Amino acid sequence: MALTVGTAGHVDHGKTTLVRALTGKDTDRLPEERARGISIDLGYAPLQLPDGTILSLVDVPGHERFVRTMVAGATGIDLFLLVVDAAEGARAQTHEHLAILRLLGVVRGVAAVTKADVVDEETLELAVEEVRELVPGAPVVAVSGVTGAGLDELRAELAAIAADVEQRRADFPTRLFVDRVFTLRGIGTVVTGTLWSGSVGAGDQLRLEPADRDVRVRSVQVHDVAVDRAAAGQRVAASLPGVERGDVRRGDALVAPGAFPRSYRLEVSLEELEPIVDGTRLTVHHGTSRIPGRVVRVGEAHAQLRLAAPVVAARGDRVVLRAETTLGGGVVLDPAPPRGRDVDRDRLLGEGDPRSIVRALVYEPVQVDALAARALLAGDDLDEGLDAVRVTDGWAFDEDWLEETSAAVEERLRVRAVEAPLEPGLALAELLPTEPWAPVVLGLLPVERRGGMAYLPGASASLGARAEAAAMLEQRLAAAGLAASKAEDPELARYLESEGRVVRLGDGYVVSAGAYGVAQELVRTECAAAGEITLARFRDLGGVGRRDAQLLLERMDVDGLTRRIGDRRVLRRASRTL
Ligand SMILES: Nc1nc2c(ncn2[C@@H]2O[C@H](COP(=O)(O)OP(=O)(O)OP(=O)(O)O)[C@@H](O)[C@H]2O)c(=O)[nH]1
Ligand SMILES: [Mg+2]
Repeated sequence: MALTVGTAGHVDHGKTTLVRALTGKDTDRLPEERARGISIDLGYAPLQLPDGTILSLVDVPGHERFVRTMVAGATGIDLFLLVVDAAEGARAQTHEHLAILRLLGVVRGVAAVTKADVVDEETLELAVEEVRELVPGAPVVAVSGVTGAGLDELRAELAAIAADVEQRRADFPTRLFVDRVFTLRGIGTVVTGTLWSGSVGAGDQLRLEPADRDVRVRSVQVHDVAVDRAAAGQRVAASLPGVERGDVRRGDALVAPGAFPRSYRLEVSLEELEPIVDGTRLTVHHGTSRIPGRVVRVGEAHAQLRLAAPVVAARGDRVVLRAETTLGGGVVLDPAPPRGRDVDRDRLLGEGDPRSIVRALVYEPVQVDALAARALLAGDDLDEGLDAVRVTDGWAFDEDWLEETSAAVEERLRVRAVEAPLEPGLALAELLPTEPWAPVVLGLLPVERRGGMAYLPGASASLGARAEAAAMLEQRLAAAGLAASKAEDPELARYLESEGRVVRLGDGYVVSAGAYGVAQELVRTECAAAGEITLARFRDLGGVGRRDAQLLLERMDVDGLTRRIGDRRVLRRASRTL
């Protein structure tokens, strides 16, 4: 099984010496590390156990100035190896490293009380006792990195715990956080990191984030041995042809394309070592990255972290929050939340079962594919979650949201029918925002669609409060005969025309539908007899003024009854047979 063990402990307590004694490898490689006798950067070494298992050891620096480096080293580990100097006992970074491990969810491991060779038995026993209280449940072994005493027992304890640790998610999409970048002659840029989930093999197409860039993996090594495919939990070195060394740095991630959102916000459940007030600016450690951020508190124990640079996170990821010291940490509830505080949504996310998560996410229609790419749920969990919502044409809707939207749309159409009874519909584009989901949602709303308009089912135009005005206008028109009248209310006129009761002429004039019919008949009869009609002739026949005669004839032109030739009109061919 592929597991990574990370050291932890105060500066100079003997971590690197113990790693060397266990693995034969000196992880303090930098000249400055050798000169100063302290670790500055992360060190890596494979550790072979008696049963043949190979663990990956990550050696971290203990100096308080390098706690941030320790966090980067500790994010990918499965087990801790706490190292405490027998003479000094637990010191500041012993406690801080332990707190960070807890925040990262690394709760299993072994403690070594080292430098046993330089203390008397009583001091050693006291130190062992102190460490037992510090890490209840973890085996505590007295060792010496110099004489090798206790190392066999330490290996045996590590083997026992390793056999008992849950494997990482191999079925999750690939994600590797880069912790080192270097160039090898003839090979090019190589990145190393612990594979958090999935697998990596030669030829894989991956995405380098947050640069948002396609990369191809040429070859993969695990502990200096070439492999076809590395599995989740393993320490991986991958060569990336075409990528310059300067294009990649610690904190970047190699991920399966499309599987993780890039996000400037993380919704987390907070764990506070010290009170973290709303608005606090701090450093957010996620994966091997460290990003300046601001805390926006949501409800009792949740927060949204607003970041200065994007991350690729997944639900369940751990973050550590630091300023000068370690202030706390959090567990990611949503790796790409919408802006703004929403306590209800957060409560659902916090509940943790797939149905609640999907309901919390579907705060507006979401494509099912996008849900999977939100890195919140996968496989069966996603299917179970989708049972809690309605899925239509690949879109997921919250039932309550749909009900509220339906109710709001109905209400708007009802108001519209009262305010504008002559046109009780609304343009579809006005009804819903122009989102990609709008067409699908429209199909689910209780509305009738006619043309580009939506109506309440069965709704038709009605006169409403204008009934009286309509009656008066019609009376006036009946009395006026062929003489045109000015319509004061153009909407009313349009409506009465759509009902076949009036005919609108130019300039806002109207006549009754009956009168227009009479006028048309006059024209037909005259044309049948004389072959044509002039304005003057029509005026005489109808007994109307020049202006009204002209308006009536123009409408007949528009209707296609007549065609104008100079100041004469003839029937259009189609009208002659009528
Ligand atoms: N006698 C004795 N000396 C030890 C032992 N382990 C470490 N030392 C010495 O303690 C000093 C610090 O050891 P390191 O292994 O560098 O300590 P470290 O925890 O890696 O220190 P940082 O990485 O800087 O936090 C060195 O001088 C070691 O030689 C031990 O078991 N016995
Ligand atoms: Mg060291």
